[in-house]
Amino acid sequence: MHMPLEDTLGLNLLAANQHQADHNREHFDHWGLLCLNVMSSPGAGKTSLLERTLAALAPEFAMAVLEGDMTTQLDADRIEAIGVPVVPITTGRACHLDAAMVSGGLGLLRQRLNPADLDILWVENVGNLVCPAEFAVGEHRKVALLSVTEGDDKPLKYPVMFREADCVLITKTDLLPHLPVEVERIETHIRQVNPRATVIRVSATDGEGLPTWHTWVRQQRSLRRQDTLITPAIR
Ligand SMILES: Nc1nc2c(ncn2[C@@H]2O[C@H](COP(=O)(O)OP(=O)(O)OP(=O)(O)O)[C@@H](O)[C@H]2O)c(=O)[nH]1
Ligand SMILES: [Mg+2]
Repeated sequence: MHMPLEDTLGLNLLAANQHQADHNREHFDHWGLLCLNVMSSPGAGKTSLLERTLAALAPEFAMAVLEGDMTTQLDADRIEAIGVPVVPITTGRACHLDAAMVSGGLGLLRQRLNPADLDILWVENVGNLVCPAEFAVGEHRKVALLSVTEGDDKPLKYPVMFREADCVLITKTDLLPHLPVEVERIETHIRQVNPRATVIRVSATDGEGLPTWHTWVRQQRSLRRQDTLITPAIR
């Protein structure tokens, strides 16, 4: 079968990434930590959510963050400010983290702490609704955020991110009274592309839904501890 050269290159790239992601996952499993990959379009509220979540869960879990950003370390500074170990990964022109970058970030993290002492490793991906979904980094679970300001059609227009997600957070619900958007339509569209995902409405501003979200995180951590977390098939 003849395949265009660019398709072959693309498949090779993804296969090489998956190989590295599997390797990262072996490390995570060896260390006994849960790795969560947090993804969304730019500004949907990943760092704001992490700030609240890290502060809330710090008494229960030892955590660290790998912070993906194209050019700055601004998000890493925000996480550092709340006292959680963080390694910035600056991707340059790349619009997503890949497994090799995360492996490099892990190397830097290991200079600061022993990953075997961690319960949860968070990865904040580069703000982008398309590319991060294509590149596994070895995570156990994918979390996708969609803010209510983005429009209820986004799960249908950018399905890969939402199809891949284990948990979808509808963020910034405090803004709903000011917007011509029906949150039920957003949920319907998410379920249309991914009936199996857990969907939670949250606001990092007024705290709506955060207890439910934190319960989901605890459940994933507890499944990991029991070693019953099912490895998702390579998709
Ligand atoms: N009203 C409201 N604003 C929020 C909420 N969460 C975040 N924001 C605001 O949305 C903007 C972007 O938030 P960030 O947390 O930086 O978003 P992000 O997804 O980390 O952004 P990138 O990393 O650049 O992709 C900021 O001005 C936040 O204050 C929320 O729940 N409600
Ligand atoms: Mg951010």
